[in-house]
Order: sequence, then structure tokens, then C-alpha cells
Amino acid sequence: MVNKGFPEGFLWGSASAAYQIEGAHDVDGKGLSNWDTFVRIPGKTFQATTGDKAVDHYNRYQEDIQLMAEMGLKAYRFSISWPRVIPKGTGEVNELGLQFYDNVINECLAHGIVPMVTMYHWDLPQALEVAYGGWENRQIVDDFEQYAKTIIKRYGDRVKYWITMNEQSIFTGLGWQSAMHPPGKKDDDNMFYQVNHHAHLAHAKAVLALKKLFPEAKVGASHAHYPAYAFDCKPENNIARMNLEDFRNYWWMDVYAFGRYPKRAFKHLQDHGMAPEMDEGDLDLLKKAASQIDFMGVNYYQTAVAEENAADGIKANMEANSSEAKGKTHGVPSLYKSPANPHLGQTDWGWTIDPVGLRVCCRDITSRYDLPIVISENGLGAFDKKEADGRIRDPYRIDYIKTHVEQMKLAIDEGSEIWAYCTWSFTDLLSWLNGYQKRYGFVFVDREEAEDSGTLDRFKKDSYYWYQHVIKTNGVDLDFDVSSLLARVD
Ligand code: BGP
Repeated sequence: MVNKGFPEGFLWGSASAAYQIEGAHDVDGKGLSNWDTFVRIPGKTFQATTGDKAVDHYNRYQEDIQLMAEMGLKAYRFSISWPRVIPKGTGEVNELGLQFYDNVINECLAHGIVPMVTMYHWDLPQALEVAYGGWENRQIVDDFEQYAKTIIKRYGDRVKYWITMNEQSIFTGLGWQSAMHPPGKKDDDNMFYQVNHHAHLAHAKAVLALKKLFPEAKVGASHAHYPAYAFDCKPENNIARMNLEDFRNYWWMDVYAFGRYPKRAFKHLQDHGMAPEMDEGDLDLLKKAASQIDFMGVNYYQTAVAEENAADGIKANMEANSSEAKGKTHGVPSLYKSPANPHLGQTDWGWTIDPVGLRVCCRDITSRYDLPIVISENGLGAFDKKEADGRIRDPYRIDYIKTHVEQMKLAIDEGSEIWAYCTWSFTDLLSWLNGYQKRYGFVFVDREEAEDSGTLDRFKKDSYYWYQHVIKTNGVDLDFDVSSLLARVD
């Protein structure tokens, strides 16, 4: 028997990240992050946009959480900025920084919103980058552990859901393979695998620290799940699909869930002299942490296509979240190449739109790991416009989220245990590489690329009212027509 609607207590949520919303990049004792530094390198971000002010959530968090409450949002996923709480990355703690997140958490709880905390959403203390190369040095594992323990001790009494790492595959891929994120290195595959090993160890230490202090807490990591379809039924293309899954998905999720690297992929790296260096005890640590995680976090935006690729074939590391991927084939010689999917449309930034892919993610995780799932990000970046009548009509976003929610429901009906669905994002915010014009929110923020381009005032989009209704009906009614309501509101 298939039920209508979602399980009781299902967490309808929305997500953000510190650098993309907070602003206040150098106030109240905050240290600089790698992103504060990177965005100042000419040509790195769209029209040189920065998160210096972002959408000023640091000063407007109460207003934002009030809007969430009014919507009926059940969960709010946000990240803590490491350099805001430990300005130099290690050592002295910044009490004002800690207080800011106390305020955010308390405000959420006062409105009945479950806070879901991401420990690392890419803003590394720049001091650690300068001191020893950040993630490149194994020292970071201990420093991350100190940071994790600091925030766990401070907030663990009130925060039940924790996400250690956000999209490790993406920040390392863009950081060491395609130079699009800090530290801006290119084609450094050896270091790519080494920094990932360090990040895996850091994740593991954070999981163990959390469970020791708060055994009831729920913890996982959020992977940028990028499921692949074979280009066709040519057997070699299915091998290419398996390669892509190993090197884009299982390299991370197998470690989180099993505490080991996928065998075929590890052998490939050994054969090519690229396997990460490990210390004795590393695998035991990863295994111990794997036995204690509670869910798999999934950030889902798009699927890939896999086709065989010759040893001297296409090489270009275009990562899932780069804006340059549009229409281009990318790949890894001898493993796979990834052409566009002729059956699917794309967003204005060239990201394939594939609601069924979300179901594929859930099915895959359920069968392979048998873990509950938290969908920690899913959403549509678009050029929204505030019209003369004050409305922001975003039927394309409603359609995007609706079709993804429908597929998520099918996954639940098929046996996946899904605890939460967080859209990206609640308010508009900074897109890492694509500025403020690429909008994801239910709430429009009046600003453009230039720092003083708008009032930063908030306005509800049509999708705000639609999601409000979805939450109210616990996902039973996805066909709500906002126009009838908004005719009255206006
Ligand atoms: C994910 C990140 C988010 C967010 C989102 C949209 O990879 O975890 O932080 O940025 O993608 O990406 P973009 O801003 O590139 O459109």
C-alpha cells in the first residue's frame, strides 16, 4: 500500500552556507578565510563578486528566520564559519563568533525549526593555508578535530543533526584539478587524492568526537551525488559508467559508509602512482567512524552520462558545479568521458535537469549502504526578476522542486528511508563562481553584483507560497496554484 504524503515528522527544509550568506567578513574578531582571499584574485569570480557583505545574514538572521517560521519550515541547514569561531584556525577561540551561532540556533529553536549544522562548507581559515598549505598537510586533521570539538561542545545540547563535510569531492576537485576554487591548483591529481584522504580523516575524527560527547546526535557527510547512466548498451560504456561512479561517487560515499576506498579505483591509483599516502591506523579510524554515522547526506543537482574514453582521449576536469560545463564533453582518459544527455534539458548554467536522478541517488544509497538519507541540497539557479507589481514569478523553480519531490516520494515508496529534504536555498545568496544573478532562493534579496547595488531587502517569491503549502499538507498537495492566493495578497 502506498500512502499519500510523506512520513510524519518529515523535515521540509532549506540550506545555506556561511560564506554565501553572512557577509561581515572581517568584523567581531572573524579571521579571514581562503575564500576572502581567493575572490580578490582577478578573474576568479563572476564580475569579481565577493561574500564581503553577501546578503547580510549576519545582521539580518532574525528577519530571515522569521520568514522561515512564517513559511512553516521544519529544518534549516546552515554552516559554521571556522575562521569566525577560531580566527587563526587553531588556538584561540572567538567568543563573539560563537555567540552569533548561539543566536542563530536559539532563534531557530524558538520558532520550532530544527537546526542542522554543517561543520565545513569550504571556508578554511586562511591562516592555515599560509601556515602549512591547508588540506595538503596532515596537520589539518588535528586542527579540524579541535574546531569540531569546540562547536560540538558549544552547540551539542541544542543541535541534533550534524553534517561534517559539504561536498568534499567538489571543493577538492575544483581546488586541485581545475583551479576554479581555492587554492587554485590545476591537474594535481596526486594531491587531489591526498587532500581527500586528509579530509576523510578529519571527517572521521569529527564523527567520533560528536558521538563520544553526544551519542544521541545524528551525523553524516553531504556528498555531491552525481549518478551516471551508460551512454548506451555497448558493454564498454557500462564499464565507463562503473568507472565514473567509482571516481565521482563511491570514492567518498564508500569511505563514509564502509570506511574503505572502492577497490577498483584504488588499484587504478596504485597502478598510476597516485594512491594517497596513509599512516598505520588510518583505515581503522575510517572504519570506526563509518560504523557510527547515521545517514548519508545527498546534495543532488544533476546526473552524468558515461561513455568509454581512450587512453589518449578527452581530458578536462569539469566538475559538476562549474559554470563552464555547458554543452562540453569532459572526461578522464582510459576511464570515462561524459557527453551531454540528449534526453534532458539544462538550466541556464548548463546543469542537466533530471528529477529521476534524485530517485536513482536514493535507490542506490539504500541498496548499497542501507542508510537513512538526508537530502541536504537540491534546487534551481535562475535569473529571477522582481516585476512591476512586486511579484517574483518563478514557476520554473516550482516545477523543478515539484518534480524532484515527486521522485523522492517514489523513492520512499520503494523503500528508501528519507529524513529530510533541504532546498538550496532559502534566501537568494552568493553563487561561488556565478555571482548574485544566479538566484536559488524562495526569498528574493535586492542586490546585484556590485557591493552597493541594492537595499538587501527581502521579498517572497511565488515559490515561497508554494513550498509553504507543500509543508502545510506534508507533501500531499504539490499542485497548489499560487496565483489564486497571490491575487488576494496583492
Ligand atoms: C553546491 C554547494 C552550494 C551551492 C550549490 C549551487 O555544490 O554545496 O554551496 O553553491 O552547489 O552551486 P552554484 O552556486 O555554483 O550554482
